[in-house]
Amino acid sequence: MPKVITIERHLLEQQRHFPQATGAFTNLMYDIALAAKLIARETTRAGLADILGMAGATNTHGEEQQKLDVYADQTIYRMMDHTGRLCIMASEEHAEPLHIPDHYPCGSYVLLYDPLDGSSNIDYNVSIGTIFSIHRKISEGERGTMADLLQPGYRQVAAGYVIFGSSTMLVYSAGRGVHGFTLDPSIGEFLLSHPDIRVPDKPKYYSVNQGYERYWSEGIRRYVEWLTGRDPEGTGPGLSLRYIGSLVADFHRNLMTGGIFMYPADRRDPAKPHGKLRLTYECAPLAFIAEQAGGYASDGVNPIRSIQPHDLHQRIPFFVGNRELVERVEEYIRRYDADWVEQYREQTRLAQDEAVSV
Ligand code: P6P
Repeated sequence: MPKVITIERHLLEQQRHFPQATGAFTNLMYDIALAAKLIARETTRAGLADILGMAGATNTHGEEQQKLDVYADQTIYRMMDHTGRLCIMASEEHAEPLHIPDHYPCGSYVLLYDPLDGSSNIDYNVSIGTIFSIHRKISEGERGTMADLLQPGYRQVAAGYVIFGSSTMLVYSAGRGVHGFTLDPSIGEFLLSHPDIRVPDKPKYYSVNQGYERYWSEGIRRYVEWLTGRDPEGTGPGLSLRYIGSLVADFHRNLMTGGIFMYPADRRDPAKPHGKLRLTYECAPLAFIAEQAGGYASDGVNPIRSIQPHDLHQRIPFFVGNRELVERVEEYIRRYDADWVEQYREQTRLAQDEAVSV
C-alpha cells in the first residue's frame, strides 16, 4: 500500500529539521489547512448555495465583494485570532492591519493573506485561490505593529497558496522545498501529492493579458515578441499563451509546466502605474515559492525578495517563473525602458522616504 502522507505528518516530519521548534509554526500551518478546507467546502457549493453574487459591500479598494470573498476573509481571521500563534495579520480585504483581540494571547508569527484572489471568476467556475505569507515578529512588545507586516520578502518564514479548482490543492514552502497537498474530501485530509515541486527547465507557457498590449512599454512589447519567436533574430523560445485571469491558477500552471507569468506596469490605469498586483500578500509569497522551486521573481528592476514594502497594499509590476525568462525581461526593460526605470526608482524612493517619515 503506498505511503499516505497527510499534511499533518509532513509538517511533523519537517519540524524535526528545526530542533528549536516549539510546534507553533506547525500548528499555524494546521490552522491554515483547516481554513482552506472550510473555504473549499463553500467554493464547491457556491453554485448551489445563495452565496453567489455580490455581497453588496465593497472592499478597501472599491471593488465589489463577492460573498465568498467575505466568507474566506472571515474564516481565515476567525481560525487565527485566538490561537496565540500570531501577533498581527493583514488581509487584502481590509485597509488597516488586523490586530489580535485584547482578550487573546499574541504569538511570534505574522500572517498576511489574500483570502480569495481571482474572485471575479467565482461566478464562472474558474479556479480561484488563497495566498498567504508568514513572517516572524520583529517589533518590541507583545502585540504586532505595521513594522512586522512591512518586511521584505527575503525575511518570509513560509509562504503558500490554496487553489480551489478541479481539486483543492495547498502548495507551501517553509524554506525546504515546495510541497503540494491535494484535498481528499471523502476523508477531509490534505494528502502529499506533489513533493519537492521544481520548475521544469524547459518552459512551455507565458501568461500575460495580451489585451493590454497597446499600454505596454517598448521593452515589454519587444520581450513578448521574443517569447513568441517573432523577434527579428528569431531566437525566442516560441512559447504558447495561457492566461486565465486568476493569479493563483496562472501561477500554479506555470510552476508545474515551466514558463513566465507577467503583470507588467502599463499605462492603462493612471491609478495603477505599477500594475495591479500587490507586493506583500500576492507577489512576495509567490516569489518565495517560485525561488524555492528553482525559479525567480522580479518587478522588472529588482528581485521581489529584496523589495522593502512602504505600504501594506502597494502594487508592483510582477514577473515570475523560469529564472532565465525573468532575467531576460529585466534585460529588455533595462535596454528599452531606461526612462521608466529611472522614474520607477525615484517614485519608489520617495514613497519609502515618506513611509519612514510618517
Ligand atoms: P486583468 C484577479 O482579479 C486578479 O487580481 C488576479 O487574480 C489576476 O492575475 C489579475 O487580477 C487579472 O487582471 O487585468 O488581467 O483582468
